[in-house]
Amino acid sequence: MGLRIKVHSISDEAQAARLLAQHGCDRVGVEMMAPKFCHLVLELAPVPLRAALIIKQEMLSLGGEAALPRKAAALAIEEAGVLLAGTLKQYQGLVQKLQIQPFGLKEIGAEISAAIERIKPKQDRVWRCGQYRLPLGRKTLIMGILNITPDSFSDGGAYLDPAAAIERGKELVAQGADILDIGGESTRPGAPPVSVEEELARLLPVLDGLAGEVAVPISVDTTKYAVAKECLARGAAIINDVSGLRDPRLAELAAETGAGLVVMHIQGTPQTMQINPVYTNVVGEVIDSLRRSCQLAEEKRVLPEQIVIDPGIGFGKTRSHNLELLQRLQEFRVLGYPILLGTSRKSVIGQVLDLPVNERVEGTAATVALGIQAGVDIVRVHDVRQMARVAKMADAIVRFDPDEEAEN
Ligand code: HH2
Repeated sequence: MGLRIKVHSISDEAQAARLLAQHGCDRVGVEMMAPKFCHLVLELAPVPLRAALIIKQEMLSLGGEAALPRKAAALAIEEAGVLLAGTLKQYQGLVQKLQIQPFGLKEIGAEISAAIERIKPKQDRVWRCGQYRLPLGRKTLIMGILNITPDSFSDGGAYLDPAAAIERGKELVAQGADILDIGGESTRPGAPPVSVEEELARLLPVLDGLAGEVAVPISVDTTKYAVAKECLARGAAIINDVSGLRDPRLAELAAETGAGLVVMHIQGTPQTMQINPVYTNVVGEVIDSLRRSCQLAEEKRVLPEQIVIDPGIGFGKTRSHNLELLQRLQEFRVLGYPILLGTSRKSVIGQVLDLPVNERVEGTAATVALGIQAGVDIVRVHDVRQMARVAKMADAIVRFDPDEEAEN
């Protein structure tokens, strides 16, 4: 072998700066060059063709690349999506150049800037949930699942007795849960709907037994306004809505109470969702749908710091849809909200491993570890003890910072 060559994988500017400093570059050089060592591919939703052509021209003049569909070159379409490739430095140049351009290009530039800002890793964010401020970015939060239902797909019937459920809730906290998610209605495909009265009859005794007794916030997994309202009044701090705000009053409630709000994606309803779910581009469509739900929440005056998004693994998705979402989870960072992942013991794991619900803990561990690598902030799991360990190990690797290590 002649020359020794190394390959570096750089995912953000801070990492690039570290590499350059280690290489012996001086401070000014590090500052100048770091944005040139980060490469980024962005896809712009269709913009008017004349705007797309100017973006292409400007990006090429900066040494970056901009791909348009063939029909755009033939001027045969009115709008075109733009696939951009470049360094952070080239994007900064592009944004600057677009500032003096017509056809809404200044605004497009501002959107590009904002998107780049949103995907930067952030360490010191908090999730506002009622009186709680949960720190994000340094440790993955564990949301422990407590289903008080006769028919949940994996623990149905186990905690219908309030005393057993309260006991289990305390056990989950002792095992490392940072949040308890209590549910009184199963969302498994085809599960029969439950009335408000029945759902509250299941939830309230358990909520009363846990609120104030455990040191972690309690989340209520419901799609019903009346249920969420009563539970928040009785000490819950988070609304976990698997319907993606089908009832916008849930957002109003979060705004009024300051509760945390999990906005999950679902195609259809639990009754219909697994009957032939269809997408042309599953990742893009789920991101767009979550963007609309979060916009709605903010219009109802929910603060961005209260909102968490969730791609809704298994909710109106086939095995392929779920695997593609899991493979491309990092793309959800473009929305700028913390990400929650709920894969625990789900059917996609059963399909891949050909194992029943009670043997899916290792499969769940794989999704948790890879989710954390992709930028997930919260994992919703049944096996809290095991997944707290998986997350701690994954955090130690993913969030490893040699500078901090040197200080310790
Ligand atoms: N999955 C389930 C229920 N609630 N909430 C969020 N935010 N994300 C999820 O992925 C999610 C969720 C389904 O799991 P489980 O609670 O175990 O089953 P069931 O709905 O049958 O009670």
